[in-house]
Amino acid sequence: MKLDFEAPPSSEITPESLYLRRREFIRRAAAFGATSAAWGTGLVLLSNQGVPDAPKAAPPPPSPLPVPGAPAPPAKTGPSPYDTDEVKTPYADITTYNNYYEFGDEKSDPARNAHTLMPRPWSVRIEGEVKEPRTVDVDTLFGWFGMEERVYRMRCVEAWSMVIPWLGFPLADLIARLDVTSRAKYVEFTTLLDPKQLPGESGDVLPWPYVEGLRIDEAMNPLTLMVTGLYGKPLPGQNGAPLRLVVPWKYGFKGIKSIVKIRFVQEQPKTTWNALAPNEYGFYANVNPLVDHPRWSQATERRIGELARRNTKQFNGYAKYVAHLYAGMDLAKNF
Ligand SMILES: Nc1nc2c(c(=O)[nH]1)N[C@H]1C(S)=C(S)[C@@H](COP(=O)(O)O)O[C@H]1N2
Ligand SMILES: [Mo]
Repeated sequence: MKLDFEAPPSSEITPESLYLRRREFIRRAAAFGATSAAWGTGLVLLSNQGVPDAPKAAPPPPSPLPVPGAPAPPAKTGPSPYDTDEVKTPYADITTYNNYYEFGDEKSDPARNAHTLMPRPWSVRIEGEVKEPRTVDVDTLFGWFGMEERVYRMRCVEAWSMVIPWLGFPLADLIARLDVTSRAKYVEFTTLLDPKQLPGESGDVLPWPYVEGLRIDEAMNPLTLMVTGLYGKPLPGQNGAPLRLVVPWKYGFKGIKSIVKIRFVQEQPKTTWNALAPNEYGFYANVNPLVDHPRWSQATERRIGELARRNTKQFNGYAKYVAHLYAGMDLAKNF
């Protein structure tokens, strides 16, 4: 089960890291006064070959949840009809192999660095097309709902996957409670902006803060979860404490972490990865084995802890719950 810390095969590319390496290359090239022709060559080389992550030593254990006074989420209520019975990815892997660029761009960085995130006190601003814009303390918000466990597959756009027992409540329940106006066509989520807690935000690897969004009907689908924990425990910092989004039929980057703002809007939000590289990361980002990323195939994936690759499923295996949301849409165009 420790395979995940070995160098992935060169076919397994981390797009975000590649992107960073490109930027790093550009910075260096600029620093050394390289010509634009030289930049071009470097870019082509990097994007054609891919750069596997260097082998890493096993990272330290996940940062213990600090949070004096943070109550553990209530116990789970029982299995949900949406649960997969596939083997769950071990807790140690879910909490040490992460993407959370505010803590660094290596998979092991978030577990090592997330101790600076203080998930209490924490409040969430709710604004836009709601009857009553308000700021809610996160524990007050949690108290509105019964937490339930959902065992979901998670498929990263980088072509690896896990099975994670999340704890949380449906976003639909929050929307129902908020008196959202009929003008709301999309929901926009924003991550905390605080370089003291999220040190990567002092750098410029992404435009901060991280922003994601959903169409309102996607947000109201019963699969869409506001997540507060995993494996029955409060969410560790590296997984997006104290509150993150999980949309299991979409690529993992839609699952924005450490949310401080939820805004109901009329126009499609400007989301981080989509704005940065629209030809590589669509707004919808529905898992689709038939639509390849420009730099690699999406037909298969590596389940963390397994050797052989698996076939990727349309909508990550959740088609019967969500395919109707996209009836009549060209999924290759609206990827
Ligand atoms: N704020 C923020 N949210 C984020 C990211 C990030 O870098 N910053 N990475 C995304 C990506 S690419 C993935 S695959 C998932 C990973 O979630 P996990 O580390 O809990 O598995 O978080 C998503 N949410
Ligand atoms: Mo991802």
